[in-house]
Amino acid sequence: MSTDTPVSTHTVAAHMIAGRDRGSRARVIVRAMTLALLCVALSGAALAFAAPVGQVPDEVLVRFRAGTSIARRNTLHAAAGATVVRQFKSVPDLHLIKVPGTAARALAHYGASPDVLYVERNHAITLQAMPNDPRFVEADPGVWGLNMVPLFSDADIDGPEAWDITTGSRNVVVATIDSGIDYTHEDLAANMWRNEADCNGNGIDDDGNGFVDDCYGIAPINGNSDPFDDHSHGTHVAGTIGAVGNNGIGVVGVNWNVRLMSCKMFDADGNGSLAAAIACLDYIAIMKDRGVNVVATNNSWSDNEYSAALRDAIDAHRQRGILFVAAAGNYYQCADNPYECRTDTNNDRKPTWPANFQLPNVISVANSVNYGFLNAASGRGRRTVHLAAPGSFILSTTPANTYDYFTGTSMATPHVTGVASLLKAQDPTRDWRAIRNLILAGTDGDLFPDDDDLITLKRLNARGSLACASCSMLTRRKRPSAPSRTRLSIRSE
Ligand SMILES: [Ca+2]
Ligand SMILES: [Ca+2]
Ligand SMILES: [Ca+2]
Ligand SMILES: [Ca+2]
Repeated sequence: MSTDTPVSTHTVAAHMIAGRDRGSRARVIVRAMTLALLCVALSGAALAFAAPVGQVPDEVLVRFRAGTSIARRNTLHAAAGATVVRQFKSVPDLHLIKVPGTAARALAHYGASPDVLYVERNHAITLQAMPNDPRFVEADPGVWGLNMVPLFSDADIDGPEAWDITTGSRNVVVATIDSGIDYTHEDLAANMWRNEADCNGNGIDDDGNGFVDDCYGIAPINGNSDPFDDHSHGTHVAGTIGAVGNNGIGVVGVNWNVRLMSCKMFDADGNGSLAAAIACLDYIAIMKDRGVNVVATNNSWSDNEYSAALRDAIDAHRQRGILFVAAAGNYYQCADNPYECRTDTNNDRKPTWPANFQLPNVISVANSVNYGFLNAASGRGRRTVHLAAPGSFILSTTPANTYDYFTGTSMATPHVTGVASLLKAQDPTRDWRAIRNLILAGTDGDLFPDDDDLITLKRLNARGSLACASCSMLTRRKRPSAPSRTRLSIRSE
């Protein structure tokens, strides 16, 4: 019996920076037919499917105090007229529930109970990057983030120098929490993680992990187990982490060899939800518990609302030794989307989530340009953002065997995730703390004029981290920042 259920979303326009996304919308490859066929194939398998995007479900996340009896939970649910949509394994006592009427009433109802640790509304989350203006792209030499011909700076991560040490390992698994991955892409397919025990499309949960036919991961935003990318963002992120190296095709990832797990929390239009993100984290934790060597998750997305449930789900990854690499956010988006307007790029002053969570397994990543300083739209913070990585005009894989240039902290983040997996490949005995320390201690470079905007003050350097046998570890601590006060003021269209 599958426990997978759809996790719904509100409709909110995706974040965009520096140029509209006309190109991306044109490039989106909608696999509606494929999905429809899959839905038919799975329809007898106790799998429910998502409501169409745009419908606004009234859902809340409730975490009960440990020890609250099932009877007391059921009494509360019944009084609210609520139905339980999903329970999470990695965060005990957390329920996603659907309520009649407004979520506000449910928040008050559950919030008043002494049995409830917290209650939050499920809400929309948007993507963090879009392709840039092709006119700029034509002037760019290509995969500068990995290796550039120095003109004014050497702002790449020293890929070739790192690849003299290691090019990665197929024993290392990285999970992307994004719009999915085109797992058939010519330059990604060989590096996809596969759950071989359930890679058969037979409508049966063969490995008993609670998910039917989860071959490459799952897609909670669609309520099924097919994380195929019908957007493009997630495929681009995946290529930066691990497009196949030295195969004479396309591009090359930070890792030439790695295994990429995919969890789809954003739909074809870039709309995601808090509950889908938590469902992805829960799935990855379940697979880690079942022995899959997940080293890190890549999280190229952000949310302006604090969530205790999301924090708990990331903390469950810390307990399992999984790093959480997060985008620091892209701002200055007022012209494109006034409803999302934020001009303050400083995450110390104005927090963004999940990058600002004060958890030791979180690494927050800013976006640097090929001159070495930060992209003007990039999130930053002396106390909250750890390091910068190349994130501007980054060439990587996009669906249907295509390649494209995207910009954003979304593109910087997978460079860091890629180096995390290189470090694990170099020495499989390293735990998440050692990998994190080597990433931060191996940084280098001059960010002028953004010298004082990051915890490390520096940029990712793969060679620096891999060759960092005895360099000093980072000891500076992040200062806790207060949870957002706007957690209940939800946007919707
Ligand atoms: Ca270099
Ligand atoms: Ca399964
Ligand atoms: Ca199966
Ligand atoms: Ca390649």
